[in-house]
Amino acid sequence: MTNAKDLITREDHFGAHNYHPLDVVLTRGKGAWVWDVEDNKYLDFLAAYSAVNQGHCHPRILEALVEQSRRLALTSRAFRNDQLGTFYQKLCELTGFTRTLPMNTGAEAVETAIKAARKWAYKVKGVEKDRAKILVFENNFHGRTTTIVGFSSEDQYRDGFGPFTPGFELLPYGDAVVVEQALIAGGDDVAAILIEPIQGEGGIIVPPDGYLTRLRELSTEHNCLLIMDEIQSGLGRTGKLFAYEHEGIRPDIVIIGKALSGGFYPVSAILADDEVMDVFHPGDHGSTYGGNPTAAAVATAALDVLVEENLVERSARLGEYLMEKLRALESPHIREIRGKGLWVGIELHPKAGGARRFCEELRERGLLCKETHDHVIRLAPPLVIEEEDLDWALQTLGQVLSSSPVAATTSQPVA
Ligand code: IF1
Repeated sequence: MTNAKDLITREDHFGAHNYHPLDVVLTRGKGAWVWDVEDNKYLDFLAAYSAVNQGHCHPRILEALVEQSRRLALTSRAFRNDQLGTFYQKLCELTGFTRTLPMNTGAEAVETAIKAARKWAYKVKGVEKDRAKILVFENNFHGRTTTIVGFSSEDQYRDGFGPFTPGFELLPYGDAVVVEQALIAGGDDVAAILIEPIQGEGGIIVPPDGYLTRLRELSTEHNCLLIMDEIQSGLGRTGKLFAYEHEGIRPDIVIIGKALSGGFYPVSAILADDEVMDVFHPGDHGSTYGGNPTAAAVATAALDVLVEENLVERSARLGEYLMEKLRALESPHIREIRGKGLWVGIELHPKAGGARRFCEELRERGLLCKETHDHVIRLAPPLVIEEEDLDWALQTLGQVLSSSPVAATTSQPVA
């Protein structure tokens, strides 16, 4: 059997170096746990950036994947298939929107939302051709296409990839007055506001109470669309089906992905009502794999698991417990703890030396976390995590955060 070192060497030799992963070589996953090639066990506190809310290798979603792809995997949208309508109906009835448009990756769904907003601006709002503007926010993360990184505030995501798509205005996140000023200044040309209800990669940034409500009011007042990117925050992660529900608002377009397929297959979509979705006519937009029968069957099963295992309620309940225990930690390193549901960012003081080294220490102890933006440890376990495992994670976090990182005691949890 090839060992971790050999596999890492092979990966680094033949692959582009567009990531700097922790050197843990995973080979098996079940529920909230994963195992590496040396049979070390880890509690997964990243959940593939919230794509594995239902837990690794959920048997019910696996069965849907195997059963469907054994029968009919892909037809292209030149023909219909017997899975798509059922998936559409389940998704629309669960979310309360009248229509959906399926894609594959999150970035493709974000691009679809941008195209929908622009076309709505020209065909419905009456914006002059090629003048549509979309308001976006500093520290956003909406994917890696050239158009999307063009409105990123992160230099590294943009460096070397220009020229970029025009028509985006970058504003500070969390300040509704600035948004109102931008709408007044460019009101007739503004097609939409595109925002994450909580910024994930930005460091689990929760906006001030009432901010999203104000954006909803301003969008209505200035006749532009409010688009929520719920690719990471959605499908139970924050203790609601969607994070925007914490403020009781209803966006015009919702973008989903990741946990929509429970980590088995790239499935994303946008949700909207007829006034927006009807801007698309046959041939306007599409994708080879978008809405394929395997994607539809897998996503249908993933939504069934989310609902039937009460994962949204579980995220709310366990998230409250997690936040309460984290806030009780005594640690010289913690500057702020923020989040909602089972989605938490622990911001460290700059003098703590960076979140990466704490993540390395946590990995040594069997807890897999991922830092974001240097000083934040992101916590996002699968929503199926058992209470006793959450307690073990809290104990481990307490050990690592209560002192400066010391030589690891490989105290792997009892199997
Ligand atoms: C990577 C980050 C997270 C997303 C939101 C759209 C997308 C994402 C809110 C695009 C994707 C992924 C991308 C992945 C790592 C991860 C990530 F670190 F990159 F920023 F989660 F925070 N909107 N996020 O979070 O969806 O096209 O990837 O399916 O690029 O390494 P995608």
